[in-house]
Amino acid sequence: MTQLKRAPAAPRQGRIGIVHLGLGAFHRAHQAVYLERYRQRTGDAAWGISSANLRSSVGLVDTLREAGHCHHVAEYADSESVTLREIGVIEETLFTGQEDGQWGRDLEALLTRMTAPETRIVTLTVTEKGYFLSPASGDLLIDDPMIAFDIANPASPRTAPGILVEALARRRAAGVAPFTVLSCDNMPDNGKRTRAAVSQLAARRDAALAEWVERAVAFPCSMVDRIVPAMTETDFARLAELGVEDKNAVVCEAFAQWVVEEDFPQGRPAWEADGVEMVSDVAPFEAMKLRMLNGSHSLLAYLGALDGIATVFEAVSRDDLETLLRRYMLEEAAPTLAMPEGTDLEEYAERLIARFANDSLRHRLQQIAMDGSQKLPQRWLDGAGMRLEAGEPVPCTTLGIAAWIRYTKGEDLSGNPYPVDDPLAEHFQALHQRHGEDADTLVRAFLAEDAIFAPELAQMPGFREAVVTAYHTLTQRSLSAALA
Ligand code: NAI
Ligand code: CS2
Repeated sequence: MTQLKRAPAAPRQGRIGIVHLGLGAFHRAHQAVYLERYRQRTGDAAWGISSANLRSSVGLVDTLREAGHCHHVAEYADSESVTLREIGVIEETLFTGQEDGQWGRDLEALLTRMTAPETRIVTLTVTEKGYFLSPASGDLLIDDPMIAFDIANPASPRTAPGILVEALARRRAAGVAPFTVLSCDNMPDNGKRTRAAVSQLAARRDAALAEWVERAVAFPCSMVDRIVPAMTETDFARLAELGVEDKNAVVCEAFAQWVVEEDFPQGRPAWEADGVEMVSDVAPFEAMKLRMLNGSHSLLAYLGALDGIATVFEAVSRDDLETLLRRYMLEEAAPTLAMPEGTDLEEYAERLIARFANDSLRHRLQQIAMDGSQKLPQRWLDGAGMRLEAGEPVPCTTLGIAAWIRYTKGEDLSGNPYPVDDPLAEHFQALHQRHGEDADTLVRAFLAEDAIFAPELAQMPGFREAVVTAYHTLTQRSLSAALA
């Protein structure tokens, strides 16, 4: 019998103080829950959210409107206990992407909302690729057609950086103090990277604007953590059994964490009592989470998908994969971390494995495998470079890289095809077609992708050879042999 706890809803109809870009599952299950809890505890209605999709999911924007901007979050501690929350803090939803060939249905409404003095924070979950930065160098991808469009059409932007620049330019022209920009995406130094994208794009428009952005706009970093799988029909059916018929609902684990850098010149909610941890330096927490949690996730994703495994729960239930995770976390990731005194990384690793083994979440490996070109540097490669420089081997990471390269072929080890969802998917397909099963030239070609592999890593003595050996074992023998 599922034990159901209903968290009471907060008072409705607040004022908008936050604009969010990227109305996805994670935003609805993480930031919106923290702000709902804040509103419910304090009665402060000043921090309502206007949430926009810039790219996809116009349906969600409209169905949330139709539902009076209320959605449910089902937090599963395990398959027997769930807390159901009703979230009303998202007060408005907007869409600026392409619909029936037209772009920017609600662009003016969004820019007006972002220019309003009451809007004091803009948050983002637009995925790692939504910042249009080179994963390895952090430089703005000015040749990307979307960025090129925003450079040519600054007043009708289509990308997150373009929208931020236009909104900030309007605030500056109106003499309105800038909002604080808070990225909630899985990137290291996510605030600094967001600043880089905005500053570099502003500089293409107006040097004085770029100088103002550098001087006056705060871009605090944050580490965000809550496992929120994309909804499946099974999830909606489970909610229906709880009496919840809500197409805007999300399912997630009970665990949540939000560590935020204290840098909000225009003010912020006093959300510490709702679980938000305010710190002076987020970097250690970000590196710990990205390398230990996300690095493990990506190992499961590529190795598991090649073996035809569907979910995190199924993958971590395999003893050899669980053993791999422990070894990766404790021998390859943990030694690269500089954590505050008293941090117990072994205990953190055990908690992560327990979270992965949550039998109530159907977290698909294919979802985690998405956008690997944007994820590997911060999840594996930064740490691997540190270990190799220290003369230490990284066999788990090397196996992961070999598995990712093979994954981009678009078929598992039994030949079953699947779509590869990555901004560079077509390019990777071309590399596989050119090099076939010649592991040495294929690996060399992938390691030469300097937008992903920093040259100083790719050229580390023995690194390429180790990836080739792992690739051979994986493809000529089996996953079990490679894990053994
Ligand atoms: P989702 O697929 O539900 O939503 C993705 C959002 O990103 C959508 O709003 C989509 O319109 C937007 N988007 C995608 N490409 C874009 C682009 N090029 N420009 C602008 N917007 C773009 O995914 P979900 O679960 O909401 O995750 C989003 C991000 O949140 C992740 O990429 C990650 O950085 C972060 N996150 C997710 C967690 C999870 O477990 N789902 C946990 C921790 C962080
Ligand atoms: C996952 C993350 O999809 C992925 O890449 O690794 O979304 C993961 O679920 C979160 O970072 C957990 O906080």
